[in-house]
Amino acid sequence: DYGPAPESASEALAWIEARGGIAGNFVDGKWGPVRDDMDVLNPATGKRLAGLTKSTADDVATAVAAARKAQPKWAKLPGHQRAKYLYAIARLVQKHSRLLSVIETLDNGKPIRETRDLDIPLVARHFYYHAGMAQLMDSELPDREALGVCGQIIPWNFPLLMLAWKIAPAIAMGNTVVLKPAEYTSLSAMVFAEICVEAGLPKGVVNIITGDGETGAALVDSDVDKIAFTGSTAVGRRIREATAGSGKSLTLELGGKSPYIVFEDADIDSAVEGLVDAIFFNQGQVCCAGSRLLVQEGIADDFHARLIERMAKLRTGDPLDKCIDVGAIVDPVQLSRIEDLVAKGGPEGVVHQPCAVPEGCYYPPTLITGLHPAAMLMQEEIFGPVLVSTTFRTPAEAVEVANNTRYGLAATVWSENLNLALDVAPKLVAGVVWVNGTNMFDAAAGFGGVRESGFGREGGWEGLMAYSKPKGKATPVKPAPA
Ligand code: TXE
Repeated sequence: DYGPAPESASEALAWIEARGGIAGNFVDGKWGPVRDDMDVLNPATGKRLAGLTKSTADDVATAVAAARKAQPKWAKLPGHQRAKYLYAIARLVQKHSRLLSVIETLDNGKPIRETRDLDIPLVARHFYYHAGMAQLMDSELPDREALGVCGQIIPWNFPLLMLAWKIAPAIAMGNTVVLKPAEYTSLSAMVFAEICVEAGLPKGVVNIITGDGETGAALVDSDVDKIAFTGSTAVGRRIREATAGSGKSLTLELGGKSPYIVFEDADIDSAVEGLVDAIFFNQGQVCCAGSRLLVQEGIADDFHARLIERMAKLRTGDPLDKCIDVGAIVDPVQLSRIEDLVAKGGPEGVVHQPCAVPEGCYYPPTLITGLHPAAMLMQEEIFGPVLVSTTFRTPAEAVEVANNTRYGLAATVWSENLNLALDVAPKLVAGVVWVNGTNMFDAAAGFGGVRESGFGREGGWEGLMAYSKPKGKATPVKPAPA
C-alpha cells in the first residue's frame, strides 16, 4: 500500500533535499564530484526537481580508473560470492521499492501504477535472476571470463530497469562498470548507488557518472573494454563509428517501429486491450512499442471503432495518482518532437484523439488511420502515445508490410488460428515476436533487435555471453593514440 500520493512525493522530495538536491557521481564507493551544472525537471509540473552534475572527460577517466582497479579482485571471487551481493541488491530494491517508484515517477512522468507494479519489481527480478547465474558461472561456464570494465549508457524511458539490464549481467560475470544514466532521469540511479553501499558491494565495482551526450561520448572514448548502449538509432550509429577498430566490444539496443498485426479471426476485445498496452504503456516511450497497427481489411472499421471507444476511457493526468493510465511526456523537447511529427504526417491520414490531457508536458493518446504503408509516420519512430494504422488483405501482404521498415525489434500477431499465427511469426524480421499477447519480458529471455534496431542481446544466456569472453583470450591491444 502506497498511501496517499502527495505524502509519497514529499518523502521522495525530502530524500533528494537531504542529499543537497543534486544528482552527481558515485565513484569508488564515494560521492563526487557533485555540481549543479544542469536542471532536472519534474515533467508533470515543469518545476525543477534537482540539479545535475555534467561530468567532464576527466571525471569519466577517474571513474574508469576506479572500475579498472577494482576489476581483478571482483572477477577473482567465486561466482557464489558475487551472487551474495546481487541477492542483497535485489532484496534492497524490494525494501526501498516505494521510494524508488515515487522518485522514478517524479523524474520521468510515468504513472506510479507502472513504476510500482512493473519497473521496480522487474528490477528486483533482474538482480535475483543474475545472482542465480553468477552462482552457476563456475560450473556451467567454466571456459568464460569477464571482459573487464564496461561503459554503459542508458536512456530515460525505463531509467532503473535499463540500469538493471546493464549492471546485473555485467557484475554477475565479474566485470566492473561505469554507467551513465540519461540526463532527464538520473535520480533513481542515485538511490541505487546507496543500495550498493548498503549491500556492502566492494568499492569501484559499480560507478555512476551523470551528464549529457558529451559525457556519454567521453565514456565511449575512454579506456573501457565494452560499451553497452540503449538509446536512439542516430547516437547508436555514432557510437559504432567511434568504437570501430578500437577493440572494444559493443552492443546496441536502438529504436523500433514494431508491427501489431490483427487478423480477422482474432479475439477482438483482447487484441484491443493488448494494443492499448502496446502503444500507451509509458506514454508510448518504449523501444518495442506496438506503434504500427496492421489490421485485416474486413474488420478494420469495427476494430478502429472499438479501439477509439477504449481510448476514450483512458485516464490521463497526474502520474502520482494511482488510477492514472497515461502520464506526462518525459521532457518538453520530446513533446515537441511528437507534436512536430504528427503535425507533419497526420494530414496524410485521419487523426483521432478521443481523450483529453492536462495542460503542460502531456500528449493525448492518438490513433491515425488510413495511412499508406510507405507514409512518413508509418516509417518514423514517434516515441510517444501515437499509433499509426493501415490495412492488409492476405497473410502474405501482412508479412510484407510488417517487414517494410528499417527497424526490427518486436512484432505482435493476433489470431485465434494458431496455424496461421505460427506460420506468420517466423517470417517477421524482429528480435521478438509475441502471439496473442504483448510486452512480455523476463530476465531469462534475451531481448534485442536486428537491422537498425541494433545488435546483441540483453537477458538470458545470450546476455551473459555479451558480458564475457572465452577464457584466456586476450583483450585486443588498443592502437596507440594518433
Ligand atoms: O536519445 P539519445 P534522446 C529514441 C526516441 C527518442 C529519440 C531521442 O525516438 O525520441 O531517441 O531521444 C546519451 N555519445 N530513443 O535524444 O540521445 C544520452 O545522454 C554517447 C529510443 O534522449 O540516444 C542518454 O544517456 N552517448 C530509445 C542516451 O545516450 C550519448 C530510448 C540516450 O539518449 C551521445 C531513448 C553520444 N554522442 C530514445 N548522445 C530506446 N531504444 O528505447 C547522447 N547520449
